[in-house]
Amino acid sequence: MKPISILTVVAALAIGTVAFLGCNSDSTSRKQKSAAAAASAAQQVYVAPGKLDDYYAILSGGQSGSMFVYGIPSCRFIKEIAVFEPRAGQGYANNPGSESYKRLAASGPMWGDTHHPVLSQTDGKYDGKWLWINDKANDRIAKVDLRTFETAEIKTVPNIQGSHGLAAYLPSCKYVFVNGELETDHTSNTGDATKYRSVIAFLDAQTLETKFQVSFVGNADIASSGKDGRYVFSTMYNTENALSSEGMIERDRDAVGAIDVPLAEKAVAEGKFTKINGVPVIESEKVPGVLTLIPVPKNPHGCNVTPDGKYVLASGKLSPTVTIIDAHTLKVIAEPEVGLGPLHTTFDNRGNCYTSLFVDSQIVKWNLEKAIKGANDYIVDRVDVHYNVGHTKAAGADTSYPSGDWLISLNKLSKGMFLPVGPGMPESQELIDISGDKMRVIAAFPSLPEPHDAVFIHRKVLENVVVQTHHLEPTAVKLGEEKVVRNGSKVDVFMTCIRSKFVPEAFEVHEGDDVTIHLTNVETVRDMTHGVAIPRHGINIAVDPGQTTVVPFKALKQGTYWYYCTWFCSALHLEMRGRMIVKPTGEPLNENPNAVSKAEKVASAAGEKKGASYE
Ligand code: RUQ
Ligand code: CUA
Ligand code: CA
Repeated sequence: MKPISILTVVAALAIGTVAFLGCNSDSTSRKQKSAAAAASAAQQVYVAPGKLDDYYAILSGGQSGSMFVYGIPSCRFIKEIAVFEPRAGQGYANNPGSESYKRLAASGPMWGDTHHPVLSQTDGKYDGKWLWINDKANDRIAKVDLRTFETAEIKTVPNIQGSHGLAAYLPSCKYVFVNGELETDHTSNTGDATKYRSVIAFLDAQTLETKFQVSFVGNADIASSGKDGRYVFSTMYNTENALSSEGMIERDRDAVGAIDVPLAEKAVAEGKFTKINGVPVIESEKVPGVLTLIPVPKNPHGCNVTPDGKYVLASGKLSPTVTIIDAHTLKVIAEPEVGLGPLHTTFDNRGNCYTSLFVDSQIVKWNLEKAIKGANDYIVDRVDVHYNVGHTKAAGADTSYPSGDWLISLNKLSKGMFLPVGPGMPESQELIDISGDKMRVIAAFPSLPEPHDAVFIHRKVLENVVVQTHHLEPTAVKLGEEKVVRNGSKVDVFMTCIRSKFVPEAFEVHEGDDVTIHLTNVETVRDMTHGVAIPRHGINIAVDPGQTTVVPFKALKQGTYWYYCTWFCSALHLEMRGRMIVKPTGEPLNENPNAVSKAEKVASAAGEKKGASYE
């Protein structure tokens, strides 16, 4: 037997040592830890099929002109709420002449730029009633009914350009108010820059009529309401009233504007306003105290009132600070540094703030009381996000009772986060668990462009709110009462649909007739949507259970046009169709065109072959 050389032993030991070290090395344990972390993160977002998420997260759709509903924590996409842009899939504003089309078209363009979703509150909590959203590009505000998650109202705001920051006036939610970010000469529209002003508009939260406005020199960006019915706040980055981007960063300090709402109401009652385009406009210079400017570092962006209503925070954007302002005395009380590019701040239920850092691509968690006291350990944690976060929002952070469990980071760029689909990439959101001391990024999910802001509402709040079927309107067509009513060239077709039949299944009109279909979906179960497409006529309707849709159009040239159901609803979905028979002007119309028996059809066909006419 060959003696084992001492060298071999040493080598073996060395290898063994290396191998031994290898399985206990930092990198291995780090890998194991990260695998364990991934597994636990996966568990946190896993919501089994058939199980419901805890939260609805409602994201504004930016250039999509809509809002997106996601389930949290699963990050599953649930619905797009169509608002400022037609959506054929929802039968929303896609048929000229329909109610939703008329309302949208009457308010402006058929697209929008939605930024800030706002939920209604009662007693400092979400009440599950209304959801408001702004269209920054076309100066419109819309209201969504949370019973149906459908747009219920859209109004244009006069005297404003760039209707940006939107918030509800708390605690009553009597008004929603919207900030005019872009300055104009709204009195005489001369283009004379020396006359430029901006307005903050107060709208009746229900009708969306503009009740009054406060005008001032400068601009207003993001909005937030105090909680006691006195002040509302807005960040103002162009107190310079400049016309160029260089000019807008000239001053070292800009402002947070505080509007004293009761004082503004009093000024309106006392006639201290000028009526412009039908709206009482209070010039801030003429009513002392109505608008207080609180100096903050230059060009602030986010404006957020703490859940207890004590402070308003202005995020520095160009300054690495957040300015903490006493929401009652309007005094600046601290200006902690948080990182580069602070844009928006949100809250948990343990006294912590979470600020998005656009330049640092981070969410920074910091303690409010410690920052106010000047303690040097006020920064609690930082987490990287991917990439360049704009807004961030924690569950319930706009209410008096944040829940402190989830936070969403609305990132502006997704870079390599998802499968590449060309030069443009989807928007990216990240879900962050904020329930512990350390934040944990749990999941990332893409969306259409481009969510700016989000609100979360707990499933329990909406449990008994969201309806199963639409409330039948007085104009609904009832089963058995379907009919065709003619008045000269005007034809109203009162139609019902239910699995798997339209009634009537055929009707006749003349070329050029003004036809209006009143279609009621008489289903009584949730989710049984039917649709009607009419070939060549540009009509596509979707009607949810209980809903009535009215669609006017002009009948084209003579022929048979099969209207058919566009939503797969039953085994007889394909058979769910009917005929609009268009006849030349003057030809007699059959009031019951489907009452033709098979024998008659055969006889007719045979007659035609022999060249005989069929009476
Ligand atoms: S604004 S980040 Cu409307 Cu903050 Cu977009
Ligand atoms: Cu009704 Cu398909
Ligand atoms: Ca400025």
